[in-house]
Amino acid sequence: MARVRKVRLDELEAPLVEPFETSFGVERRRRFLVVALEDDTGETGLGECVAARDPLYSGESVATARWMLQTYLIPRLLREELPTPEAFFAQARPLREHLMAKAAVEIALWDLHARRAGTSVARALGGTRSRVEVGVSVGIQPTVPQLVRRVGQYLDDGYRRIKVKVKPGWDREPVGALRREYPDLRLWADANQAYPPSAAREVAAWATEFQVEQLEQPFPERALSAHAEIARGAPFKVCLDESITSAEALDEALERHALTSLNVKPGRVGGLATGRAMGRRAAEAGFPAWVGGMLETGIGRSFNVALASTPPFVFPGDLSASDRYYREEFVDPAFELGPGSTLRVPTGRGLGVEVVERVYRKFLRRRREFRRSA
Ligand code: OSB
Ligand code: MG
Repeated sequence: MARVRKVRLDELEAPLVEPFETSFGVERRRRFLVVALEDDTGETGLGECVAARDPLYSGESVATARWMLQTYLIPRLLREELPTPEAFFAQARPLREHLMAKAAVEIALWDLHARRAGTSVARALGGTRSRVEVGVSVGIQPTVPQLVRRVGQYLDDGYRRIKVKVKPGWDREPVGALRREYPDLRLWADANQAYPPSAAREVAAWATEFQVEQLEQPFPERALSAHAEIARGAPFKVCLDESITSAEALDEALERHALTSLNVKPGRVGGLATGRAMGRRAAEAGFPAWVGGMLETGIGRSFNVALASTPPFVFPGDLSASDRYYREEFVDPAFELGPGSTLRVPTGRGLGVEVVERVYRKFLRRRREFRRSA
């Protein structure tokens, strides 16, 4: 009978290459948890938790994820037989919410099971692509010319799709400037819920005028009717991110016509199995799904890239090269931008890349170990 014999809960903090500003705040350093499992054969599995230091993007934080993991999720893993990722998620269902904490374990279980089977997570998920198309998510910049310059650099790097963060007061001007400077740019805008539904007309006006291909989460997470209204007849896609917290939430949003595109972040929705199911539902409904990101290190990103290699994910993901996020990458090989604005899908066992111990140790702040009692 296979079991998890040891769980390590690490807390790390690493500076971002540049500050990442959104409608909800600025992140200069990223503080995050990593769950490391070890089974009774010594095989391991890693999962990066996407909860941020502060509960600004979602209600979860490093502290709530730590509490959930140490109090409920890790003790259960150490008591029972090794679950599949799906079984783990189903068993954890009575414990409400805390999807980021659950996802960290679910993802580590994908890694562990793929390693045990001698295969990659991409293959285990049913991935069919060897490279995935990607773009960059560009934070709010101090000035419009700085944004235009920053985007120009990313285009020079080879990125072919740019998502800009917008908010009231930082929208028509920066988006218009980008469109004038780069007439053919594939341009997306993400508001992270910053607009009241009453701003719909104004938001639709600049998104239309400047040929924004996709507008992400303009309104608050519960405002499905506002999203449905702006989507009706719009020349741009309306993408939901924060609103979609489960496969059931996605079904309801689809029924209410609240989206025409879907951002799937496995680390936010409870894991890769849920993320894959959501991608399939979006595809069945005839809408593009794509894999988002939460500024993960190469550890978390390798799983995101694996998910993006499966068929439903047809739009380019928020999955940039390592050097867009951290000066020193946590994995080897680092993710590099390749031809056609793509990243290579790792093919090695499990997550498919090696953790760089030196970098990992350098940014490690705290470690706790939990063992199965004999
Ligand atoms: O809304 O997509 C978002 C990062 C942190 C929190 C929320 C979001 C983002 C991003 C970054 O847009 C995407 C990436 O990791 O490149
Ligand atoms: Mg978003």
